[in-house]
Amino acid sequence: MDILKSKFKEKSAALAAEIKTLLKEHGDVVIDQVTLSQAYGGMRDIKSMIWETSLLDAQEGIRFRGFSIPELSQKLPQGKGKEPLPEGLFWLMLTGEVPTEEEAQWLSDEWERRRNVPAHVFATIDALPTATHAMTQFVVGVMALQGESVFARRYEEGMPKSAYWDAAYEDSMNLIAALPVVAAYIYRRQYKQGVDIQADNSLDWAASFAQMLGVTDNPEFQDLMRLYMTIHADHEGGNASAHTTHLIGSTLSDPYLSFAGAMYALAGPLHGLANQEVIKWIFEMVEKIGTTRPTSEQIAEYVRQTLAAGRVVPGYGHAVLRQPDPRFTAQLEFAKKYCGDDDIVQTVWNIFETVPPILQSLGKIKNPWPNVDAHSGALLVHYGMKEYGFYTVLFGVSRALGVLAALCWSRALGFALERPKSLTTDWVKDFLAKK
Ligand code: NMX
Ligand code: MLT
Repeated sequence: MDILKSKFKEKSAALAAEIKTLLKEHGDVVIDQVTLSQAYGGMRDIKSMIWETSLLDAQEGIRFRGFSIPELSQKLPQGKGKEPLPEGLFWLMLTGEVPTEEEAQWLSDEWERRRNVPAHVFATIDALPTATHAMTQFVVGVMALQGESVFARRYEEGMPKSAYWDAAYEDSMNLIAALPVVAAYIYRRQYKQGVDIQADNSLDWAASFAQMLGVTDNPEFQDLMRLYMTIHADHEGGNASAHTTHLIGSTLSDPYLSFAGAMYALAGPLHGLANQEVIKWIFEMVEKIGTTRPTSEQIAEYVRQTLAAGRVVPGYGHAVLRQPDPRFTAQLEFAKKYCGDDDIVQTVWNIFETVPPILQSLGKIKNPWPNVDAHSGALLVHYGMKEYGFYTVLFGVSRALGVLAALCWSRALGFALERPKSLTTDWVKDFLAKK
């Protein structure tokens, strides 16, 4: 058994035993109540799911196993770069322990060893028109990989419940290893005349993804990908992509199917597609105003036009956060270091100054601050990746780390089929009449 799997086995067996006792002693404790507004309003804030890998605080933002993003930059191994390695974050989410440099290096090597994408996966993607949205191509690629599922094969062969975690681990590791190859293939196919780039085995997972994309030789872009893949990985369990993974996985659909479902959710403009919408919106603004450095007044006017047209300002607002997203801040710090005078970066910062007071003045928006998507595109554009139709795939490759680590935990802890109760409005009216 490999070193990560055996650590995960030990940790998850211990927690499973602890949860058993905890539920025996406290299973009837009430942890929340649900209002009618929550039932109609997207189930905001209802405590109804266990997700071990990260926890979101409305004011502070995300913590992965208790560590904030600035803390992760200090603690996680950085390999040959200057940003935390996503390998380190995956190890942390799966075991609750910060790995050593050697352990992170082991995981880089292990993902390289597992980086296997059968030829039919490329052929399946090739059957789609090149103009097909990159997220659709990505989901099709993941589904074409599903035939490799160890979980599905072992289930068919009669795998006992006690072995689910092992098969989920195998699939998660194999899928994470394969995703950068599939994603880079789609990018090169759609935007670079199909000229494919083979992986450089001397690089870590995120850096080799950057190299396969072939956007630039600038090593800063490899560091950007390390940072990007780390900060987008997980945002507790209630967001749409994580929750979808959890729901599908709870039916014992394998990790490939569960992750593909997550990507359908991530492809929505209120969720991950917002990263493409932000840059599209900025490009349109710059085009309309006729300058690459719009003033605050020009931005404010454009924001008012967006709102008057009944559209949302992409990259702003959040269902949980009530402060600027620390993932936005981490990208801002990266930009300050490397490209603070870039036109589009300056515009993103100017939008950051201009938008919150306008959104606040509407009186209905709970969070006027930027989220993760408000900054990511500007950095990609700076390094030459202007094809915003691909941006959500980058988010998706990163999100695999969190949702698949959490899925391994769900199978190891034996979580049940998810099946909440729904109501009709007639039921609600009857209930109110009887109150
Ligand atoms: N621009 C305009 N209106 C907004 C915005 C915004 N950025 N954010 C919220 N509102 C509106 C929202 O549509 C709702 O309007 P109405 O009552 O007319 O239906 C009202 O303000 C109250 O919404 P909230 O309770 O503040 O936000 P909610 O939790 O419902 O939605 C988002 C959260 C993220 C869906 C919302 O803020 C939004 O649409 N933001 C823009 C899209 C975006 O950036 N999404 C990415 C989120 C992060 N991610 O990567 O997933
Ligand atoms: C995410 O990263 O999933 C988004 O910020 C959305 C969320 O947390 O609801």
